[in-house]
Amino acid sequence: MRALIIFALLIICLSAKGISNNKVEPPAPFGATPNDNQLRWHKMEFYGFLHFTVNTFTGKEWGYGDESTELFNPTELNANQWAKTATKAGMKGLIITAKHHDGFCLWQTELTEHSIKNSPWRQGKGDVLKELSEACKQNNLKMGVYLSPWDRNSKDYGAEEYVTLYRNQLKEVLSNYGEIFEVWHDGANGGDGYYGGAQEERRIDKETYYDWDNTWDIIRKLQPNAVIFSDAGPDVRWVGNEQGFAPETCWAPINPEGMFPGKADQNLLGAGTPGGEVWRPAEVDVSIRDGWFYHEDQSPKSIERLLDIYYNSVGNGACLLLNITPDKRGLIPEEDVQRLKEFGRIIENTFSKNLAGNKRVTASDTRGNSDKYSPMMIVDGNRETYWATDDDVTSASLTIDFEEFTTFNRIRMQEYIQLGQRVSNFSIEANTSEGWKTISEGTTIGVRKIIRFDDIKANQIRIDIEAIASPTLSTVEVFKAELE
Ligand code: FUL
Repeated sequence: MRALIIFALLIICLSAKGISNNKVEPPAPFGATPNDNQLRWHKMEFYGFLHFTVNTFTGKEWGYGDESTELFNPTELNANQWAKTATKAGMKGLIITAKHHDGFCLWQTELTEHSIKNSPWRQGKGDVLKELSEACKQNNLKMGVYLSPWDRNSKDYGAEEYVTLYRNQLKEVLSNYGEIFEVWHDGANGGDGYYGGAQEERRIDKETYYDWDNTWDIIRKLQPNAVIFSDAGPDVRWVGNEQGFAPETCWAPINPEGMFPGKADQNLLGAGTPGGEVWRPAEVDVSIRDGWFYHEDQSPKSIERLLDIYYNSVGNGACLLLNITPDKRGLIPEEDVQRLKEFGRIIENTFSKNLAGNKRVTASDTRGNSDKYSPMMIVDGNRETYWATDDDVTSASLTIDFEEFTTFNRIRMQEYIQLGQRVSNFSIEANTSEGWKTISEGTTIGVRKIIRFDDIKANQIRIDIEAIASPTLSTVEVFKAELE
């Protein structure tokens, strides 16, 4: 009997210390959660856009659709140079304008004469998608395609035949170039154009014309691992601006009612909806130059501007799609190559050493006092483990102890989004030699929040969290950026 009592006491003591209590159930998912394709996409963080077509040679941003196919004639096109530049910048993939609004197709298509087969480039035998897919493979990059639903060349645009053509174009680009990670439908759709010589204004019903569900079925069948982008989703949404930022408050979930490709409220697209019905995270698309296509009189954005864009997009939980503009040679201009390299070097250096790695972390609450959900999970270098609280706790605080005074200027945090996005407010303080000082006050964290501030020297940081359901955090990392 005595032995039994001692054993029971021992168990009680151990579980109070959280040592034996590993059978605690994980929190139930809260609201919308990401699917596997979205989770893979979230991890990419940063990839490139390539705007390249007949416009590159005419200097236009939107071709009318009557441009001669003879105009497309890059003298030194080298997809390997694109891929190498992207890799050096830290990009994980490249999405190319297979067809922009003017209708010119960059691949060997059987569906229209308005394509590279009728251009002088590689005697009409070239295929930009093929060259890009090979370069991506060689450089370990993923490839995506932009196929404009609007086609100012097609005589059938506006009629049922064009929807069939568009679907068949999708079939071609999704069947012949290996794995595609993202299919991009832009929102500009309808207006004046060449339309096979009709030269008139045509409008379509953006909600019904493409019968999107059935069109997207084609993508799901041919590229089951791809995410589909449009301003309204269905997998990834537009952030609502082309300036290169996601708002500080950025929820991946959104209530999609009334949204369809070509119609969505821009403010809602930026902010999303706390507790929203579907997981549809934001993508920030912005160009390295003013235009989407190459123009001789433009130059790349400064390194400071590009870093601002990074912190305001990736740092607010969106993915960054940074556009680069091959020139008339079919090469990324040297100035842009250097800028992108420098950018990649700074980002890599900044986030190379986590000063909080395996430091001691304590929390105001730990789920079931279990080791499995211990606050130490935020510093173990593993995104798949996480700290969690008991279900009824929605305010909590975490303290990371550096053991010695440490200088830092960046903090990166991640929620365990597999269980939904929960944090609505946070504040971070640092324990300096002059006492506690507030570093930052913010709102959402989601898949990623990066905070940038001036050097601060402290031996502890404390993070206070408010959430709309019991919070989870998978990582908190602390860095000291040296460059800039
Ligand atoms: C927009 C287009 O109209 C622009 O030309 C560009 O391609 C941009 C990324 O998407 O909808």
